[in-house]
Amino acid sequence: MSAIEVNFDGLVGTTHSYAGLAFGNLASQRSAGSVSNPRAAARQGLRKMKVLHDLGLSQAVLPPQERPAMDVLRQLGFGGSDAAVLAGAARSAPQLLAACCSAASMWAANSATVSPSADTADGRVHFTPANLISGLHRAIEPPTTARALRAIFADPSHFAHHAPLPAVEPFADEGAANHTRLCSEYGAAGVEFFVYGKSAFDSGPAPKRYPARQSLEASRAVARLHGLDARRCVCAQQNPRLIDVGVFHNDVIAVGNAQVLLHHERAFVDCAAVQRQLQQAFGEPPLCFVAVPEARIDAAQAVSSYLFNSQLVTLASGEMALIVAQECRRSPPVWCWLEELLERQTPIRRLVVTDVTESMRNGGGPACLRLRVVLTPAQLAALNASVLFDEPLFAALGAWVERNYRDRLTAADLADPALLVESRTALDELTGILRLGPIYPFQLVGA
Ligand code: SUG
Repeated sequence: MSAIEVNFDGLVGTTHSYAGLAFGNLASQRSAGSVSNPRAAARQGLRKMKVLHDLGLSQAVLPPQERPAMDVLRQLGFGGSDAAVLAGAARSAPQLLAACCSAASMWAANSATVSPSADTADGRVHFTPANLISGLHRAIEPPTTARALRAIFADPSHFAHHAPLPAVEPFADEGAANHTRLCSEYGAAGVEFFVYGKSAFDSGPAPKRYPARQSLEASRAVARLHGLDARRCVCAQQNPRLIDVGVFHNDVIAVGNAQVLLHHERAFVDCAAVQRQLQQAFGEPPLCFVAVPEARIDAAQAVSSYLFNSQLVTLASGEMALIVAQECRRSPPVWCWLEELLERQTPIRRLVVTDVTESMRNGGGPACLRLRVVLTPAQLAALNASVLFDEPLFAALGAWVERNYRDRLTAADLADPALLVESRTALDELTGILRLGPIYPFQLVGA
């Protein structure tokens, strides 16, 4: 067996809610204040994993974060008992409480950037947790993400873990959402493609309305840390006009796998140059670029359907499947284009529709929910196997969700001390199921 791609999906946390926290993410802003259903969200996530598993793909899970983040609320000056901290935050700063309850870590594509061993100078898999400085609710993720990744990929002879980049604007890093790898086969050296929103040090175009969440300087730093060959790295700027219509990450407007890059024709500042650079870095054979014309699907339709946030995966047959959100089927222009795509001469032969509605309403589609990790058989054997998805784990996590998750959550519920107890109970059970050891602040107190 040569190297394979394993999709690590973020489990949805117990406090999944709609607080409109992500500026520039239109779905999140539109859903602000609506009632969420954490149980349905978690079930949908598990179902998507099951669909990929049943397609014969390798699937694994990443744990959610501890929420409410009591350590952060205390750091921000709320004191007393846990109930008093929650009540104080709800009374005087409900936005902070909402941020400290966000289940945004479900979007594992943002958790880290990962470079497979075939691309790195020391022949290990390299991980850099994203600093996610764009908003408080995400900026508090990296410490637990780092602990979870170290608990899963513990063997230092195979896995290298870096600290998140400095948490300042010039190094704004949102992880694999802006990172794509092209390769002839997973185990061969690939081209790592970094897409940034703006450069902190070079002048150049920048979005006017919404923030650019990835900086060129961050991408370059990650490439250096991972020991990548500069000749096999391409950095390209995302089209800032598209950021201003809601394309807050590259994975909202492009998706790649193996030799295929599917992208909107306006995805990058200079799409023709990007294609040229990628081909030059890749060498032979020719890459397959599938550019979607604006005349067929405009940027707004791409954002609302999340067409480009599909997962592009290689099946055992060698053919590729596109795992799309059901919103793609509901959009006539998008669905019509997808049906035509299957008739074309590309490796993409199959469409699989998934329901991740609860995540979509916060701006996260199928691809946001997963972190791709390419592993050799030896690396696969070296990781914590309890996170690998199979029928027994699917059943165990399904029962865990039914036991611990509410089916309705409003902003007012976030201050409920019972929710904190339920959430900690759930996470304690989960670290047992996944054999992670203590990774959460509440488990580490006094450790
Ligand atoms: O960071 N939504 C996430 C969605 C991330 C999607 N990920 C990728 N495209 N890879 C974000 O914007 C909304 C949370 C809220 O509003 O409560 C949020 O953070």
